[in-house]
Amino acid sequence: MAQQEPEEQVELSSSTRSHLEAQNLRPLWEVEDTMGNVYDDLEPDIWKWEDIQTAIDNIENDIPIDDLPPGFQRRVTVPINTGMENAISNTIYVGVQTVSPGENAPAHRHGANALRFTIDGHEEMKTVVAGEEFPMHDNDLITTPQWEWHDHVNDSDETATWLDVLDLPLILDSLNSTNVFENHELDRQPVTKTQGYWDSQYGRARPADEAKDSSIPGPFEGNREPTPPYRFKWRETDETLRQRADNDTPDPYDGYSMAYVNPNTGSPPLFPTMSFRSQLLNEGPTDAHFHNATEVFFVIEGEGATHVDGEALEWGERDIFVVPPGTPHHHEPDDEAILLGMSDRPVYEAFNFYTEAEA
Ligand code: GTQ
Repeated sequence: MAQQEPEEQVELSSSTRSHLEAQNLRPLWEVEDTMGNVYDDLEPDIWKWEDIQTAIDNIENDIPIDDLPPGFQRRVTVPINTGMENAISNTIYVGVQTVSPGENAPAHRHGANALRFTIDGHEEMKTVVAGEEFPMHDNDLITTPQWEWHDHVNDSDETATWLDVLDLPLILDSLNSTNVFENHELDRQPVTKTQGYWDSQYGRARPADEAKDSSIPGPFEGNREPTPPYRFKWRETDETLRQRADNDTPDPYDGYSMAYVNPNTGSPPLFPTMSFRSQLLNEGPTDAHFHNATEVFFVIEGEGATHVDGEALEWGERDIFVVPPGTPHHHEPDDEAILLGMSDRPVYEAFNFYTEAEA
């Protein structure tokens, strides 16, 4: 928050002061300077894949999933922003999860929204969401909407790796709310849907009756359309990006940029709290801009740099980096690159508080 010159000291009488203190009251001019100081400012930062991979391998060698504390058997390495303790940003959390051949990350559900972006996938690596097995192929994005059961089952003979993205810091820290959480009584939830069910319900033909329940799941209420369980197959997303690049003009700040829409509404954001894009950068540096939303990026393909407030974050495939709110930034691909862009912009928009400008 912008700090103003300290006002001339205003003296209160000692009886006024002692009454205020005894009753837990304070005058505004004494509290306003302390607002906005709960968190350290977010730093621009990058995590190189090589370092993440070493951490993943070390952890995988040290601990089988079954040895992790019951209730949260997830082998995840979490990038932590300087000045924070538990996440890459104040709103968006990313983690890199691995499941070894034959392992199973047991079923649970929670109030936080989540998605998986597959890094090393396999037809027999399945995340099971709301009764359906979703095969995880490289670069597929699979939603785990709030309060849907999910477990991750590796029936392949290779270690699988993916990016977990959740709105945990927003819920747990910024809102200081509880991540309502429940373990399933079974490690593997029953598979009750045929493969492709959820995808098939959100195409051009949709259920004509009321069979499809689109109420907000679990104990929650609100006014946003719920996000269904859904797999955005990379094959299709990539084709959409390429068609766009062959036919259209790029956005000055984001290149050829496709939003992952909420399949329920056909519009972004994918979740009420987080929005996602795939961005193809192949026409040199983008223009610089800034916005009050936080952006986190994962490098799907290519190499380059993102210049944040004069600092160059040099990235290659699979690196993860963060652009703090309010910092001028632009991307500079070496040749052609594709980024996964993640933003908390919908939170700002919900309060009519989003703003961006050319830098
Ligand atoms: O796989 O369900 O990285 O619940 C953090 C919280 C992964 C998961 C994370 C989770 C999960």
